[in-house]
Parts: sequence; C-alpha cells; structure tokens
Amino acid sequence: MLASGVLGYSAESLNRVAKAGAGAVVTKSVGNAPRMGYANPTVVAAESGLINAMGLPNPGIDVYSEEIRFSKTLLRVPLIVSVFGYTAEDYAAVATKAVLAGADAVELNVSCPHVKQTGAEIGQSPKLLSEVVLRTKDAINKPLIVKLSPNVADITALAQAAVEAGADALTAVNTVKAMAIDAETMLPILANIRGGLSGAAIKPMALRCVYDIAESFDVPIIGCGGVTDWRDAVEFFLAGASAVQVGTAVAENPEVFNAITRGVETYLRKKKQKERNRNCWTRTT
Ligand code: RRO
Repeated sequence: MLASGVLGYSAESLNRVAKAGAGAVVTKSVGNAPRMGYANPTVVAAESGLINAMGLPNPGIDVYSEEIRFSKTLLRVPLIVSVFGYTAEDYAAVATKAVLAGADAVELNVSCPHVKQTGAEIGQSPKLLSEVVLRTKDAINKPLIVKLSPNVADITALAQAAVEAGADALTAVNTVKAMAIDAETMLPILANIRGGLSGAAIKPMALRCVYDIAESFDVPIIGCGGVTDWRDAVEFFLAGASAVQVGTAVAENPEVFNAITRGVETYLRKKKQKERNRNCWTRTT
C-alpha cells in the first residue's frame, strides 16, 4: 500500500501509484477544516531517511470529498482515507464524510509526532485513543485502521486500547520524533524545529513494534517504516504484518511497488520449492 503523506493529495497521483502496483492507497491526512501547514523548510534529508514537519496541510474534508469522489472514478484498488481531528467527535465527523464520499476504509492518524492537540497527543493516551476509536467505529460502516505512534514506551498498551475499542487493523508505525541541525548556520533546519524521521533509518524500530504487537494480539497489522525493497516487506511479514505500506521509498521512486511485489512473489516461490524438495528428500530417505 501507499503510506499516508506521500503523493496522497490528488486523484491523479493516487492513481499513478496504483498503476505502479500498489494494492491500496492511503491519502494524506485530512481534517475538518483547512490547514496551511508549517512554513518551509518542511523536509530535510537525514542519514538513510527523511525528516518532515509538514504540519498537516490539507484543504479540509468538505473540499477533499470532491477529490475522494474523483479518485473513486479512477482507482481500481481500495482507497483508504487518513483522517485526523482534535476531539473524538471531530475524528468521527471527518471519517463519516470520507466514507460518504466513497472511502473504502479509514485510517485514523493518531500519531503525527509534531502537531499539537492531535496526532500523537491522542495516540499516546490509551484513554483518549479508545474514545476516538469507539466514536469513529460507531459512525462508519467501513474498516477502521488505526495508525500508531512509535514514540511511546510500550506500543502494546496503545494497540490494546485500539483493538478493544473496535479497530479492525493497526498500522505500525508513524514517524519517529527527530530534528536536524546545520553546523554552519548553527540553527535547526526545519522551520518547526522538530519533525518525524521516516525511511530505512527507522526500519529496525518499526519491525520491533510490529513484532511486539503481533506477539500480544490477534489483529491484522500493516507494517510501515523503511520498506524500500521486497526483502524489507518479507521481514515485516515475518515479524507478523499482513501487509506493508511504503512511503519514503515512493518519494524517490513512485514505481517501487511492482519491484516489491515481484520480489516477494519470487521469494515465496523459491521458499515453496525448497520446502517441496525437503519433503521429497524426507520421503525417500
Ligand atoms: O503532516 C505532517 O507533518 C505529518 C503527519 Br500528519 C504525520 O502523521 N506524520 C508525519 O511525519 N508528518
């Protein structure tokens, strides 16, 4: 799947990604009212990844509903709308409008690491998270996915709150709190100072989060964080994920999906052949 935040605004870019082989696409997060987002610079390259602080720029669900409707006329894969809010009612209201416009599923962004009063401020509290999930689940008749924050001491406590409140699946994980400083200017690089780190740099941490959740709960998990090639995807499956999302790698190469799916297929075929050979050997000896 395409992860939220990359190429996720327009119907055309979502469709481009779908045509490149994504099995589903997730939009950039949308809220009740328009938000400008932060001033530039909003993205900076880090060692093996990117640090972003976009600040949830979006046109608001009323305007974005048109894009959802248009996307549905183009897409041949499920459209998952990422929603955020400042209260449980807010989340439920945006999700309701997204589903009315044609969303096949909703992903709750309760994990944006650097916008106040939403995102991780909700997703770090089992009580607030539970309220948001309960309200939203009650309001929509489509699958509800909850995207969790890695910026917590114990991700399983948040996973438990989400699952018990009715989440159909969990995405693990959003970006890791980070910052970049320029030695020459002696200043932070991002206008917002703090941002979220994504890409290969966070893969081992994301894998551990998926493993922690899979060990504790029987819930579909979508692995997210540093998936760049088929081997990364396989590692997430082995950790317990049922699907993976790709974000940062898409920014570099929007065609990455076919390479990943073909690689996973070949891997599975080779593993199956090895298994057959082993069984054959055991029978004949
Ligand atoms: O818009 C952002 O700055 C942003 C969001 Br909503 C998010 O969920 N994660 C992230 O790293 N950046």
